[in-house]
Amino acid sequence: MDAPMNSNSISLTRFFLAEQKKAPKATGELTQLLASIQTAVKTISSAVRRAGIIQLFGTAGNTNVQGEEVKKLDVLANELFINLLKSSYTVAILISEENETVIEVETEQQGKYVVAFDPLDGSSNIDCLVSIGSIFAIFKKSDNSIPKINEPLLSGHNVVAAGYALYGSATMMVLSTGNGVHGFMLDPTIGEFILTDYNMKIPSKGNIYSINEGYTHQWDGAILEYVQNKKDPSKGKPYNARYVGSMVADVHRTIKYGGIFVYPATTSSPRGKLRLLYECIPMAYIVSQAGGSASNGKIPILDIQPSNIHERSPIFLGSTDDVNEILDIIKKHEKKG
Ligand code: P6P
Repeated sequence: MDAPMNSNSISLTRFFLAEQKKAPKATGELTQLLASIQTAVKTISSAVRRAGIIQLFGTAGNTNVQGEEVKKLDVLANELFINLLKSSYTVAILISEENETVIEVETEQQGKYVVAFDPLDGSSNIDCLVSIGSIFAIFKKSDNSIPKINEPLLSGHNVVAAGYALYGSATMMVLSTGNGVHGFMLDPTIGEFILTDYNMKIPSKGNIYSINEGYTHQWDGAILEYVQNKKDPSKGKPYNARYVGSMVADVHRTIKYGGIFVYPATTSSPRGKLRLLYECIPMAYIVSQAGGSASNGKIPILDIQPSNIHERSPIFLGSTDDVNEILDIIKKHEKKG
């Protein structure tokens, strides 16, 4: 039986309009920007769910700046984010996983924000219907001035909002504007994101570890020791292993259930694989807002000063007790030298 129609459900737009009203100096631009991102996500969600039917599976026949095969849905998702962000009149600079260089918005359309985004993350999972996602971080200069393309990249300390969309068994947006993390489910019958998870908090410790064990032979000693400990009954109740290979799905599960998500440096990827600006920083901001931790193994992800737009970083993210446990092992191995 269908749930009764709610005459007072809180949509994403309504929620962040109320948040805006709490901020005396708010101009409404961030609300406007989030509304544009929401429209991009709704369209991507529709395309993802119809991809097999409208021949959007398969490749677009080219490779992106990462040297990865670009899928048709990647191209559509990237164009949607770019067009909707530009037409929001709130953004000056766009940084996309799919574009080699920074995109500068035309002067007459510029606003004070910088948006870094991965329009469709986990695209190797598209054709087999495993969950994929979109990730974004919204940065602002501390003096509210319009950012210029030749200025130093902004860091996690300049993030004013971040979020992800998960195209899974349902489509969900999880985001924060600095006052906690909130989850909104897409109700396809009305085309609106409805508040379902107010003030999400990650457990302080979990019992799930998430890492690609196919790279075991490429890990350093600290990672090897940590993962072995998680499986060793003599070290305590063994953890469950869960790894989707789609960052949004793995991070969302980590926030909901607790535990740790790790993409460490490997011999083939000495800086790690995940990109700092549009994967690690937004996820670190969200998890930190939910009461968790995110580190590169040495310092908090949000403290890192990016040096180039596609810079990669190792990431240890999740329940604070679990992250601290692996950081302690890393420190121990560093002392051993
Ligand atoms: P691996 C997807 O390609 C992605 O960028 C992230 O979504 C995911 O966490 C990671 O790469 C998976 O990488 O090397 O384990 O396949």
